[in-house]
Parts: sequence; C-alpha cells; structure tokens
Amino acid sequence: MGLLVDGRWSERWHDTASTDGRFVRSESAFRQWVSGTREPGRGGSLGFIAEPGQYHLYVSPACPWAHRVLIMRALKGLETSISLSVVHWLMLDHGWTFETGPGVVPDPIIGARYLYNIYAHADPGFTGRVTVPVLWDRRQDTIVSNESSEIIRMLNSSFDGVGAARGDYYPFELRGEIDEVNSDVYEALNNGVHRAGFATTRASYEEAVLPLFDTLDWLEDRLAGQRYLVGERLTEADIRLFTTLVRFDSIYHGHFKCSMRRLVYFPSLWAYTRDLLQTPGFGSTFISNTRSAITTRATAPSIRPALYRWDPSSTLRFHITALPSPLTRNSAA
Ligand SMILES: N[C@@H](CCC(=O)N[C@@H](CS)C(=O)NCC(=O)O)C(=O)O
Repeated sequence: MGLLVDGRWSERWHDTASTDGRFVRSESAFRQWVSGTREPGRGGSLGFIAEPGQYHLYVSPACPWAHRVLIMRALKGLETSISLSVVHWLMLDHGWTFETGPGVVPDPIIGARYLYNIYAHADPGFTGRVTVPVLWDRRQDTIVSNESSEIIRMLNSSFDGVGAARGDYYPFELRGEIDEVNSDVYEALNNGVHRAGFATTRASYEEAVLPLFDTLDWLEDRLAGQRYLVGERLTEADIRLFTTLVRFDSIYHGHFKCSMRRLVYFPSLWAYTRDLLQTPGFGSTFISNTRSAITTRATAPSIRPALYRWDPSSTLRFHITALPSPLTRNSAA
C-alpha cells in the first residue's frame, strides 16, 4: 500500500494524523474526457475520440468504483470495443499488481508488473495515489481518466455513434435529480463505508457511521414506493448505489464496522439489491464466487481476502469497537 511521489513508489497509508482521524479521499488526478465527436474532450486539450479498440480499462473486481464502470460497459455492450485488464485481488506493499493469480488479466499495453508502472508511464513525474479504475488510450499512450463517476458518463453516451448499445442512463430530464441523489449517496454511503472503515478515532468513525445508517433509512423509505432511485427507469444513480449495497453485508458490515444493521433487515433495499443483481449487466459483472455472499453472508473468496489480508482497516488496528445495532432501530439486527 502506498503512492507515487515524483514518479517513484513510496510505501505509506493514508495520513489521518492531520485530519483528526478522518479518512479524506484524494481527488482523482486524470480528468480527460472521451467524446463522440472530433471536438476536444471536456477538461482536456488532446481530444480523445471514441473509437472501438482504442481504449483499455484497468479494474479490480473487489472495487466498487471499478464495478460501476464494468456495469456501464456491459449495459452499453462495450465489452468487445473496450478491452480489460484485471489486477490481482491482493493489494500489499506495491499496491495493485498483475502477479499471477485467480482472475488476473495481465496488462497488454506495457506488460506492467504493478499498476503504478502504468501511472508512471503516463506521467513519469506523477505524485498521487494509484487507483482503479483507469481508462487508458492506446493511441495517445496515456491515461484518459481515473475517476469512475466520469468514466461511466463517457461510456454512457460517447460511444453511441460507434456501435454502443442503445440506452441512456443519464437522461437529460432527470439529470438534476440524479445529481442530487448521487451526491447524498456518495457522501454518506459510497464514500461513507470507507470513511467508517478507515477512521482512526472513535469520533471520526461515528461521524461516518451514524449518517450512513440514516441514509440507508432514507433510501429504504424512498424505495418502498418506487422500483428505481430516480424516475421510473434504471439510471446511473442505481448503478452507483448498487455497487456499495451488494458488498454491504459481506464486507462493510464486518470489515468496516458498518454493523448497526445488516442490509437484509431493510426489506425494500434488500429487494432492490436482489432485483438489480438479476438485471443484465449487474450480476454478470459481480464476480460469480462472491454472489453467494449477499444471500448467505458466506465467504466471498475474491473480495474478502483482499480486504482482510491487506487489512489497513483502522477499526481493527486502532481498536475502535463497532457501534452495535440499537434495539430501537431493529431488534432483530
Ligand atoms: N474516486 C475514485 C476512487 C477510486 C479508488 O479509490 N479505488 C480504490 C479501490 S476500491 C483504489 O484503487 N485504492 C488504492 C489506493 O488508494 O491506494 C473513483 O471513483 O474512481
């Protein structure tokens, strides 16, 4: 576990000493944009143009941010036009690697041993965290983006003129509401599970975990009366919520101490998660040997060891006791 400093790998975990124990996520560094026209892409001067075969993705199946991208790639039928590398499930001293292991798909671009080789290839003086997902441009030999929320928007519409499947998951008329829901879900839940899991003080842990469960209550009410989060159709808001929910009971409840209640005790949220799991593009991108985890809480071999062996979980190292399920919330939980 570490980061690149001036293009050189340096082993260190997130600094929580300067943030009163809070986990503060770094901003993604590469923010160029693939567009469907010959206009220069948003946020970049190079102009990345959608072409089948030109782009490559780096993912980890354990990662909820990468999972968003895998779902959108599947929904838009882009599996053959955007190729894929999969890192080893275990992230230790060198960060994500391409060591031989179950499910690993090696790097075809430079034959990288470590994912940080890819970042350093794109920017030899790069300083920052080396994260998945990464969208790579073969033609310009560089990283387009390492920000999942933006990669899914590119996949949603930029490849429509070059063979992507029909479907708009960020429709114009729903954008305002999608953005609002995304923002609440991101803050309290998508990032909230990590803020709870990586907190190094009791106060910062509670600051994350209490709003997290309030947000689950709010979502439970909202989904009691509607099938999808926004409007009457599947949108990117559902994709973004799903990748956290589908890992909740098997990973976040125990490992990140989000243990005030299990997802199975939220009837609408639980039904929603199972409904989406059966939706094409969702279940198929959730690696098969982890599927049983959401129905039985059985071991999920490809995700759980990634977190338990790597174990930067500050809740364990800093001896923060998980908040239990208050009787007033749900006595069965
Ligand atoms: N904002 C990024 C976050 C990506 C991210 O944090 N990925 C994690 C895996 S779930 C990672 O690669 N972490 C490695 C690190 O922080 O060193 C996105 O949404 O794409």
